Amino acid sequence: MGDPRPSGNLETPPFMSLKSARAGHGARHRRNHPLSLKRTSDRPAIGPFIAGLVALGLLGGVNRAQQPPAPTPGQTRDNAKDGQRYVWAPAGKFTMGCSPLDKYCAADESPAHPVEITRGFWIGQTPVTVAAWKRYRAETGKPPLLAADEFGRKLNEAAAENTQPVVAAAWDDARDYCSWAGLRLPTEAEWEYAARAGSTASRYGEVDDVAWYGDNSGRKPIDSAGLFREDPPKFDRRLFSNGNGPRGVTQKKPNAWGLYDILGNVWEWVADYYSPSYYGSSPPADPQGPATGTQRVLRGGAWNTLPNNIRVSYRLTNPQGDRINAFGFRCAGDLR
Ligand SMILES: [Ca+2]
Repeated sequence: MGDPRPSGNLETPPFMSLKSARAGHGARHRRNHPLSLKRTSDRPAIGPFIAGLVALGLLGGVNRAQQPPAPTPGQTRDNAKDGQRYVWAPAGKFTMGCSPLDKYCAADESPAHPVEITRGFWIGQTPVTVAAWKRYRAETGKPPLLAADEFGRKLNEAAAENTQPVVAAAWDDARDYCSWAGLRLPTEAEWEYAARAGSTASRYGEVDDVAWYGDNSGRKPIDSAGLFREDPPKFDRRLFSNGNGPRGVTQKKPNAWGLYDILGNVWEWVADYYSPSYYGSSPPADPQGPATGTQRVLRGGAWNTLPNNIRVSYRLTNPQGDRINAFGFRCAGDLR
């Protein structure tokens, strides 16, 4: 697969913002501590003062003990279920879509628009690996993913490389795995928010430092864009001849929150259906993608992607049943 642009969301978790959770605690405290706010003669300031502290959560010792502090951005936690490591992405705001001064954006990356993620979430530090998929299969009895592509390139368990990301997972395969792991696929907005990790640039570092892609994922460095221009039908075979393919995770530099291989290595399915015009009508908080569609979104670029498409805002779309040698995923959600 070169970069043909051959794509949508079912995830609608109930949202309760941290802000409203805190407000709820304050209200309960006030009911439990019937301080008179009317007493103004002898100790005029004390009642309102204490009520204010309670409202601010400063006297909420009991509640604080019940509710551990939120993880810090980039904090990691291992998921005992799938053996994968997850990274904390805090609630926050960012600009989604075409990055400032990025001359390579396609029409569907615009308009860039403000998005708020109202709940922090855990997201895979890496794409799901062969090792994790083996554990999934051992527990569920699911069939193995493809062992080879049409060129004979060994994939998945046949690649004998446990640290490689799985490939040729269809969208349903990815959804089912994440569900088994106690998680879900990230929304497209969550994915881009976590990929940026606070950066407004089209990449979180120099492309060769952060990503496996067409030029660098084989035995020898190549000019993948040049090869593609020269003879598009031969492109995939030429990459195969050069040994290009998925690579073990965590060898390239991570982004600011410690996410590896989010650009490059494998495309990552996200929850959303695809619509080229969605950014024009996307809601400002926790967008979930179009309600219906025929194709899903993939993000981040892969080992066979041309350099100009290795960008955090780039959107690929494919039918959700496609099992392609560069398509993987990572999970996100609440991790207990
Ligand atoms: Ca990736």
